[in-house]
Amino acid sequence: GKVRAPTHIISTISDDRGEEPCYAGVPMSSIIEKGFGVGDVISLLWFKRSLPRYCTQFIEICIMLCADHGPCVSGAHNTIVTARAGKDLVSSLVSGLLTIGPRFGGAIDDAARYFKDAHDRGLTPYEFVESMKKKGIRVPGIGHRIKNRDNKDKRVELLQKFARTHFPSVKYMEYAVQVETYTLTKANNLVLNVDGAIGSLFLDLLAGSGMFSKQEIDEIVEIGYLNGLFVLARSIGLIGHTFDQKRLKQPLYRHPWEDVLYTKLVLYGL
Ligand code: Q5B
Repeated sequence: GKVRAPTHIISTISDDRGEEPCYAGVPMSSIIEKGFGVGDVISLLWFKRSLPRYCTQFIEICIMLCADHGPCVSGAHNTIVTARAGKDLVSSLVSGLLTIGPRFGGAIDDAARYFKDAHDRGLTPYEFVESMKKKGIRVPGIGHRIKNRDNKDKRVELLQKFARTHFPSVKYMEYAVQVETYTLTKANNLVLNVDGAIGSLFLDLLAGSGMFSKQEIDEIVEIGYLNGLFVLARSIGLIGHTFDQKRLKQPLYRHPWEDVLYTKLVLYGL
């Protein structure tokens, strides 16, 4: 009989061997004929299924709202400095992407993990926030450098409005809002930020759409798919910042001396 050589790679999301490439079994021509958008392509390639329209629309809204947040944020700053050092598009892009992490843009997965755990265990916002404080962990998805109680993040409001209108349930988001109500009693800038809004609302999407089993939801949260939304979205802005600097023919960046606090290193005993 036939002997099958063992394969070195297993792949389950796409196939380019036939007449046309398929994403999760859906041929490219169907994707175009059905008028699918980026949200549908993400559904197929990340979640391996076609999600209802309100879910793909939500994904697209996340991408649009997180595409850029000005030149002063960590990612854009790195990209601008790198582009001005004469580096190419990919180098400038990845230099910005590398700043995405627990403080900047990459708190979505941890926000989903902690909000889910606290909500499902029935912790009150007080119990949750205080237990995090005892562990010395900042609540992911809470806090912002320039947003505060009187200057709320419009992106968060837009995401919440969409979900309240279209999602069957927003229990995790409501829990995150209760957490925000409590953290705002501690400091004015401890608002629910864009990472926390996306993290909690994606939990609502996963739990309320009926498209995922409990086991699948746990796996998605454990692996951490959701920072991918910010990485993908912000790449759009970082590419824009690279082109902007090149177009403006900006010179090499050097940080001004007067903006550095130079202190003497004291070597005791010498
Ligand atoms: N404190 C975001 O901090 C920031 C606390 C907290 C408990 C918290 C901080 C934080 C969690 C991570 C997170 C996503 C670093 C943010 C984003 C995308 C963006 C960015 C943009 C875009 C800001 C002052 C006091 C200290 C802290 C306490 C602060 N956060 N306590 N839980 N979560 N959040 N990141 O203002 O007693 O004085 O020691 O890590 O969700 O990245 O636009 O810029 O689109 O690009 O620098 O929107 O909140 O405050 O570090 O001086 O702390 O507040 O323990 O207390 P800040 P700090 P104490 S969205």
